[in-house]
Amino acid sequence: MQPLEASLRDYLHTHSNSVVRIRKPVGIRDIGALSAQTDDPILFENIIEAPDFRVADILVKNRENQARALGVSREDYLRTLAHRLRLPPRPPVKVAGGPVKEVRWLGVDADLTRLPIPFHKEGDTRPYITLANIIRDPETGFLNSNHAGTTVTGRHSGAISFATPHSVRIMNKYRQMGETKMPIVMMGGVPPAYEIMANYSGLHLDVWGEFDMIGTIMDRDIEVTDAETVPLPVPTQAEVIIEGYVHFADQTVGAVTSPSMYHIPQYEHVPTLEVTAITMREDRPIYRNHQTCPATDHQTLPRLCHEAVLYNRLSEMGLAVKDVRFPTWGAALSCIIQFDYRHDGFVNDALMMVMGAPWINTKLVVAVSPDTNLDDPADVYHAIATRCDPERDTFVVPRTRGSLYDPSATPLPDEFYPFRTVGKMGIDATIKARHDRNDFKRAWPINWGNVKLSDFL
Ligand SMILES: [Mn+2]
Repeated sequence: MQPLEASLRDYLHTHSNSVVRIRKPVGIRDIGALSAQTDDPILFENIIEAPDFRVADILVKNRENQARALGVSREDYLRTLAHRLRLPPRPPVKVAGGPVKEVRWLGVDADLTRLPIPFHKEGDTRPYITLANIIRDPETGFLNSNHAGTTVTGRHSGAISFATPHSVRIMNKYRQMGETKMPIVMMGGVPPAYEIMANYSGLHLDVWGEFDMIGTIMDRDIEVTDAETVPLPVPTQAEVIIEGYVHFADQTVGAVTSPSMYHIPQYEHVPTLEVTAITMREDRPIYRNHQTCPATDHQTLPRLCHEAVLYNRLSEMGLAVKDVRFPTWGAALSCIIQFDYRHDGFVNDALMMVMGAPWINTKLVVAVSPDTNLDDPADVYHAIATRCDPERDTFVVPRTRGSLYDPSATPLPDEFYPFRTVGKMGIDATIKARHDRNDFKRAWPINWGNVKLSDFL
């Protein structure tokens, strides 16, 4: 097996047959709408406002591309990620310099408005950064990663929103130590496996940081070197790096681009980002945008490690798990679990386990059998309509932690803004052990899947 590519540009080159290359001139305001129309990686090579840059997006929207990111087949993807997340960390290798240092914008040159940062939704008046970042836990020293959406508010400033509990906890540690700011670097254009790992969320706080596991899930060493202006390492193979400090006291009102594809929460009080340096490759660096709406990497990327963790938990129950999926069309609020089971009782336990997951993305959990096609929302809907007796095969748990991005969830009192409560629903849409299995055999035409209409046109 070939080792995974070290850089995003090499990765896109290897998979160039599936990359949608846009050579016609595109304005920065159209990048979002164009990106969201593809399921495969898209590369803008001619950006009117920033001819020295390229922009890439949609790296991990579907299973095909998620599997490529790990260098395995589609069939092996989920169990490979699940397995690698159980392995020990493989911390990055420290080296001197690297491609991302070829160009250095320091001081007044470190100007965000020179980067091709897209707008995300109608009504946005300012560009929005969606890069994965690196921060350091000041207590353990581990490097934590997440995506903190950042509205560009000036040449050297942003309004930065930390949504993950772990990054909020780290920020509070700095505050308790009497610090007023926290160093941060943002990674613009790294191989997609970096970003899959950056979105890990779960038990690891005192054992490793996400950044120490990137080498593990890529099954290869990754290299870092010192940042220019902050005490953090940066990946040498990145396309662009933004360095700076998060200032806690300097709160501002930031916008939200929710994975549920709405505008809620309508506002947030967030800290300020001060940009101190921007470094990049010399040859047309590829800025990584992840468009946040409608169905894009924004629904899948933060939940790929969730899927692998749930795969491990369901397997521990003795289930032969075929897939676990937070589909883009579930708006980051719904999870589909797919497995065969030996006898009655397994499905409800599996549903409860997923509904009780650490994250707030499992409001609606649907269990299906291995013959349901998870790439086709209509097939999942068909399974719900035909394999679920609502009287026996659904259950509701009232008043659980709701998503702040779910407009149907009940807002908590002001002191807890923007958090909400919500009920959760488990739906058993599997082939029923209580009936003759032959009742559930789907009817298909002769030669279905073999004769193609396109061959007869
Ligand atoms: Mn973490």
